[in-house]
Amino acid sequence: MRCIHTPRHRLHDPPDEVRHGVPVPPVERPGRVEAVIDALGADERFELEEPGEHGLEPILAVHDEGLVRFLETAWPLWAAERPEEAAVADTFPNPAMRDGMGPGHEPASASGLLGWWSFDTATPLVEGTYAAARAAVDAAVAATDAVLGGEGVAYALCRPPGHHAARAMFGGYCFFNNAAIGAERIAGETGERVAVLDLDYHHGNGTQQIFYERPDVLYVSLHGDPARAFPHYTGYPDERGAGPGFGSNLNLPLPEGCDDERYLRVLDRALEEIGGASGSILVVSLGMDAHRDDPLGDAAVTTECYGEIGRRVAGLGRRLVVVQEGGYDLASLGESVVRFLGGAVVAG
Ligand code: Q9C
Ligand code: ZN
Repeated sequence: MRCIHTPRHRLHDPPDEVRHGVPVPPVERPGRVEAVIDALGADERFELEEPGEHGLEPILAVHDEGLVRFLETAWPLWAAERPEEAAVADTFPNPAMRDGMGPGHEPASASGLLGWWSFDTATPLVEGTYAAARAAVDAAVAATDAVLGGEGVAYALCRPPGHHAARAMFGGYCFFNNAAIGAERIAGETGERVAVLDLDYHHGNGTQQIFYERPDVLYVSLHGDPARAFPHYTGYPDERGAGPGFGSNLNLPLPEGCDDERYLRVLDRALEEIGGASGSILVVSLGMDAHRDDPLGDAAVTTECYGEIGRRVAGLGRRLVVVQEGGYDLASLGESVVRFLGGAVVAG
């Protein structure tokens, strides 16, 4: 199986993330990729390769050009004032601030711009962030093109992850939405419907938002119930899509402590929905943070279960573009990925 990765992810290595106003060691860190590469490299079923450069076009197909421009130029603007610190917002335009007053204006200052384009304080921007985020997109595009070219399964080891990045907003450790960029490319190239199955523990608010009004992209997500879990404001089951996209969005919240048996039951529901829609390619947003040992999630999925999850997903009989999202327990992360991909390749 072709596994696309790039060392450029290391350019994004912030010193900390800010949680409830307190700097804490970053959870989303370079060692995550090293752990996955170590596990894949020890197994001859997987071929590691680096992506080519795919430029801005695939990014601009799903993201606002203002967001792209901001991420490209933010570091020098910020560093002119605070070169020793990572760039993090401390003020956000809560919609209630301008209630009844229209959208206002994009600010000119680094502080104002950070809040304008982001939604949390866990996603610091450093000098190399933009280059790393671009490289993660290149990996997603390369895996997508491998599958469009006839491969049954390809894996993009993206870092930074992507599914919290909306059309015009970054956050949740995500800058560009790698999976959405892949799905958009598949829809454009094939003219078929394409589904995105999001297995990350957190709701993929970005992917949902990008395709919310689109009938040609089905988004199905299993995630911690937003009643208790980040990103808090999206992921409820009554979010079914809008306009022509109504019915092309399905949220399946998980209970606290969700074990293998329960998880697989919910997965079967997700697969039933995807199987009922046309299309020959599925994008999987593969986060391992539903694992029992993950420091962020409160689910209890085992490493072994990721093999069964991979088998069931591949049982749909579709070609798969697998895009890495979260997963923060370095002891289990690599093996969980290997189990999933191993299951997917056997059944596929
Ligand atoms: N109290 C991904 O897994 N902060 N992003 C959570 C919990 C941000 C997760 C704070 C979590 C982002 C791709
Ligand atoms: Zn996550």
